[in-house]
Amino acid sequence: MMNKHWKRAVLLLGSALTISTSANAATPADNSKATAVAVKTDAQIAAELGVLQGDGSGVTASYLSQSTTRLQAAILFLRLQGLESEALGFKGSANFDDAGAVNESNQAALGYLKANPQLGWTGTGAGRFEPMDSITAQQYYKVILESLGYKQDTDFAFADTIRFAEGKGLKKIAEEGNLNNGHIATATVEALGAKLKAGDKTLLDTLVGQKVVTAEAAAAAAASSVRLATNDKVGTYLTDGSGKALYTFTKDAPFQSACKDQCTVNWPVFKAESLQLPPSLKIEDFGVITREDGTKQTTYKGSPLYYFLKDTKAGDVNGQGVNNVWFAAKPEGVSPKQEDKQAAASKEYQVQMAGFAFSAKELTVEAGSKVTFTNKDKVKHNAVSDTLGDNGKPVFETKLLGEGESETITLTKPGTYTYYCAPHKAEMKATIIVK
Ligand code: CU1
Repeated sequence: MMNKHWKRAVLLLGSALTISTSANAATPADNSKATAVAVKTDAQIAAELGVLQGDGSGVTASYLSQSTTRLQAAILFLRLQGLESEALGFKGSANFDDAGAVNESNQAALGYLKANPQLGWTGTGAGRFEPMDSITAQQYYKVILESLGYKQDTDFAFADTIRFAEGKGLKKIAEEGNLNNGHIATATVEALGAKLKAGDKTLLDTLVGQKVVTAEAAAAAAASSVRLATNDKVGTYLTDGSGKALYTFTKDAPFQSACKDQCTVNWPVFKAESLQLPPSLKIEDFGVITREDGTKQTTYKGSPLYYFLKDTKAGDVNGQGVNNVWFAAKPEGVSPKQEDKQAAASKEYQVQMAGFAFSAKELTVEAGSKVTFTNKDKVKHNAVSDTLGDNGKPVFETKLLGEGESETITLTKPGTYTYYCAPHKAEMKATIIVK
C-alpha cells in the first residue's frame, strides 16, 4: 500500500537536502538579500531533540520507512515518560514469555514494563508481549495519551482512542494503517506540543524538566517551526513552535534590521535556517539575513522577525503596538501601518438588489471597505464574485437573500471584481472596484 505520509517525509527530506547543498544561493524573486530557508521535517525535529534516535546510522530515510514494532513504541513511551534509563537498567527476573526475542537491554525494558503494569503495557495476553509485531495508529495514540497523563479505561476507552486523541489535537497519523518510524516521528512531534492532562505544561516542557531533553535542544526545536495563532487583540499572527509570538519592527527596511544593542535584548531575534510550516504559510516567504554583527535572523516577506522579552508563554502578545512600531507578524504580510491606512480610508457602502438589478452598476471602494447587499425583491438574490480566491472559491459570495435580508462583505484586496446573482446570472451583473 502506498503510504502517503512516508512519501511526504521523503519528499520533504529530499527538498531539504537540495536546499542545504546550495545554502549560499540566494532565493529567486525579491529575496535577493536573504538566503533560503529549508523545510524541516518532523523526523529532523525528533532527531535533534533526541526523542527519536534511529538505528545504528541515525534517523535515516531507510529508518523512517521501516515499520514500527511494539518494542520500539514501548521504548519511546518509556523515553517520553522519562523512564527509559531506569527501565533499561532494570534487574528484575520476571518477564514476558517471548522476551527472549529481543536483546538484553530491551529485555530489561520489557521486564520493567511487566513489573509496572500501571504503565499500561501488560502484553498481548497469555504472558506474551509480541515485541516484533507492528503497531497501529490506535495503539500509538494510546501510548501518547498515556504519556500525557490520560489513562485507558479511566479517561478513554481503547475503542475510542482515535477520537479522544483528536479532541486533544492529536490526529496527524490517525488514518494510517501499519505505522512506520516516519509516522512515529510525526505523531511524537505533534505530541510534544500537546499539554499534559494536569497543569499547563506541554509534554516537551515536562521532558525538559526531567532532563530527557536539554533546554537548548527544546529552544532550538521551538525555533524550528512557525505556526499561526489567533487572538482578539491582534487577529491571526505568527508564532514559533512553542506558541511564542513573533514580531516585526516598522523601522526595519526590507531584509535589514534596524534593531541593535539594547533593542535586541528587549526584542531577541528569531533565528531559524530551516523551518516547519503549516500548509497556509509558504517556505519561499521566509529567508535568512546576516545582521551587522554577523549573526543570522529569519525574515518573513522581507520583515525581520523578533520575539519580545516580556512574552513568557504561548498566547502572550505583550509586544503588540509597543511604541507604535512593534507589531505581531501577520500572515497576510500587510504591515500594520498599511493596515491602519486601510482602516482609516475604509468605509461602508450599500448595494440594493431591486427589480432584478444591483443598484450600483459600478462601485468604487477603498480597500478594507464593507459592502452591504440588501434584497428589496420578493425573489431571492445573492452576489457572487467572478474572481476566485486562493482557495478556489469566489472572493465573495453572499447567501441567497430573501426580501428585506442583508449581508455584509469586506473587500481587502485591490482589484476589479465583477459579480453576479446566481439564480439570475444573465440579467444581474455588476462590478466593484477596490482601490
Ligand atoms: Cu437574482
